[in-house]
Amino acid sequence: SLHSHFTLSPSTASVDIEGLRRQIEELASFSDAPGPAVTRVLYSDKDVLARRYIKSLMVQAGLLVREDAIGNIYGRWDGSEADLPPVASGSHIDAIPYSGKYDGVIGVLGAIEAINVLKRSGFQPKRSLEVIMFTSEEPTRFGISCIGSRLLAGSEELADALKQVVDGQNISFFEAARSAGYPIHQEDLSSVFLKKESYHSFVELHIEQGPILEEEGIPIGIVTAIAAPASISVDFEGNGGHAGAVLMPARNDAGLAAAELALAVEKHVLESGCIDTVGTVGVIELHPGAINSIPSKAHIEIDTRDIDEQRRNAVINKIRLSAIRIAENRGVTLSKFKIVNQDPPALSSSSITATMQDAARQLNLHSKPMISRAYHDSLFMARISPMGMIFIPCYKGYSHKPEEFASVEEITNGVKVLALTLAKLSLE
Ligand code: HGY
Ligand code: MN
Ligand code: MN
Ligand code: MN
Repeated sequence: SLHSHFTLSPSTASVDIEGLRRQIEELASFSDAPGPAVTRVLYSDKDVLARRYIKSLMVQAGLLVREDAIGNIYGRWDGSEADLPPVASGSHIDAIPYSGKYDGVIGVLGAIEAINVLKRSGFQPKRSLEVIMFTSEEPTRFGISCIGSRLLAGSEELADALKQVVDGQNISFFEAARSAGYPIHQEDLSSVFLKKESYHSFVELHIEQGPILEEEGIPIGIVTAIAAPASISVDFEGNGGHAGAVLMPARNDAGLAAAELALAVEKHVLESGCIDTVGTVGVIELHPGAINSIPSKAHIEIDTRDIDEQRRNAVINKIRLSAIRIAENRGVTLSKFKIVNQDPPALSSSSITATMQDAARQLNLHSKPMISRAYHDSLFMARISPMGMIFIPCYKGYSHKPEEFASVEEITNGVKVLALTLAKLSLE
C-alpha cells in the first residue's frame, strides 16, 4: 500500500524540541520537593495536577483520551483498521522522593511527541496508536511497584493486595484513589485486567539509568531483556528500653538486628559471584527513633535483582535464613518477613527489536542491544503483548536522584526512533 514504505528521515522527522523542553520543566514543577529534585507520589495533589497536564497534552495531540478504574490514562489515534489490536507506547510520571525529571517522563512526553511527529509528517496509521500513562510505576506509596501495568497484566495477587494495603499515614489504596478522583470499589480492580490480544505490540522509551550509552557515545539502546526484580519487607521486635539503664547482656536490640540483616544482604548478593546480582536496603525505620531509647521495632525494606531469576531467588532464600538466625541469636522476634514481589525477568520481542534497529539505521543513529537492570512498566506489558524498549543516554547514568539529566538532543533521537518504530508496527 502507499504507506508500506513509510519512512522518516533525519530531516523530515520534525520534533518540537523547544516544546519538549518546556513540557519537561512544566511537569517537573508538579512536585513535593524543591527543584531540581522531583517528588511525585501516586494520587497526591501534585500527581493529580500532573495527570491533568498529560491529558491536556494528549488532547492537543488530537488523541482520544480515556482512563481506567485506577487512573491508567490512554490517548488513542484511530487507524484505518481500527478494529485490529493497536500499537501502544507509554511509561510513568510518578517519581520517588528527591529524584529527577526524566525517569518515566521521557516515555510519556516522548510518546505524545512521537504521535505529533507522525501527524506532522502526514503518516496515516493502519493499526491505531495508543499512548499509555501508567498510574504508578514506583513502589513509593504502597510498597508495590508497577501497580498500573501489573494490574493491566491481570495480577489477581495485586488485586488482592490492594484490598488491604495502607500507606505510611494509614490511608488505604481506595481512599487515596478516591481523593485523586477515582472512586473505585474492590470489585472494580479486575475491570482493569487486559486480555492477551489487547495490543499488537508495546514499546517504551526510557533513559538508560546506567552509564553505558554515554560512555560508549551511542545514542540509542535497544533493550533485549529486563532484569528480575524482588522486594522484601521485614520487621524485628525487641523489648526496647532505657539506653542508660539496660545493660548490654540484657538487651534484644531490634535496630542492631536490622543493621546485621542489611550487611547480610550485601554478603549474600556478593556470594553469588556474578556482577548482575544486586541488593539494596533503601529503607530502615527504627521505633521509637529516640537517641536514648533502645529500638523496640525495626522495619527494613530490601530490593534485590538479577537478570537470572534462579540466582536472585537463591539470594532471597539466604536472606530469609539470615533473618531467622539473626532473630534467634539476638533474642528478637522476626515479626514480619514478607516477599512483596518476586517477579520473573522479561524478554523483548525479537521482531520489535529488529524493527527498532531498522528505524535507528534509517535515521542514521547507532544503536546497541543491552539489558535493562531497572524494571519498567514494560516488564508487565510483556506478559500480555510483544514488548520492546528504546533507551537514550543519561548524564553519568544518574537516576533516582536530582542530578538525573538527558539533553533534548538525546531525547529527540529517542523520539524519532520511537516515532518510526510505531509507524512500522502500525503498518504490520
Ligand atoms: O527501580 C526501578 O528499577 C524503577 O526505576 N522504578
Ligand atoms: Mn524509577
Ligand atoms: Mn522508570
Ligand atoms: Mn513501611
